[in-house]
Order: sequence, then structure tokens, then C-alpha cells
Amino acid sequence: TRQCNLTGWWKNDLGSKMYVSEVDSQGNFSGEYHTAVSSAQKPIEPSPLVGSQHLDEDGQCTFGFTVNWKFSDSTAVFVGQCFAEKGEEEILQTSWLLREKVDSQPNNWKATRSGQNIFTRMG
Ligand code: B9F
Repeated sequence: TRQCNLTGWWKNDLGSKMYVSEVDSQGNFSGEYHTAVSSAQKPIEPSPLVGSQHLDEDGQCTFGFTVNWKFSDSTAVFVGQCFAEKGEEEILQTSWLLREKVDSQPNNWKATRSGQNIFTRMG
């Protein structure tokens, strides 16, 4: 195995792309999320993400990040784990929660969606 570093471009099974800029010495990172899908009325815009990863050296670190969608009032969080084997494609297995803004507390029940995405490194 090899160390897991999230820096760079990743693409998921929906065709969404994300760019993670440098991961700092504490494991903190930021970047940009380009979702391929949306059901917002407004056009999709690249949206900022911030997160942190463990700095384990076994190529299997866990991490999490938040995406603050610029074109909607909603927020997504992702948690995941990297699988990096020597000579193999790195894979990020993630689960997400997407919180939609609702106009009143009685609508809270329908505000959260969940799912999973698999990311692989681009280029
Ligand atoms: O379409 C989402 C949205 C939120 C409120 C109105 C529109 C924003 C984009 C979310 C993109 C998700 C997927 N992309 C990806 O790569 S994040 C998890 C998935 N992985 C209508 C109400 C709530 C959702 C749709 Fe909306």
C-alpha cells in the first residue's frame, strides 16, 4: 500500500468532479465540487468544499468534507475512506447526506437525502 493523499482531481460514478487543493500537516483541506447533477432551478456552479482526512500511512485513511452549494440553500456532507493499493487505481468510497432547506419545521422530515458515491482519480 501507499499513503493516501486526497490532493488533486477526482470523478465519481455520477460524473461529478472535485478538486482538492493541498492537504495541510493537520490533514485539513479545501477545494471545489463540480456536481454533474442537480434538480435546482438555477444553473449548477462550482461550489466550495472544506474537509479533513486522517494522515494514516496505510493508504486507507478516513475523511470527511462539507459542500456549501452556491446555487442553492442546501448543504452536503460526505464521509469516506480511501483505498490505495500499489499499482492499482485509488478509490474513494463515500456516503453523503444532503440537507435541503425547508420552509417550516413540520417539513423537517423530508429535508435530508442520503446516498453513496465512488470516486476515482482523474488524469
Ligand atoms: O440538486 C441539489 C439541490 C439542493 C436543493 C435544490 C437542488 C444540489 C446538488 C446536489 C448534488 C448531489 C449529488 N451530486 C453528487 O456528486 S450531492 C450528493 C450527490 N453526489 C432538490 C432538493 C434537494 C435536492 C434536489 Fe436540491
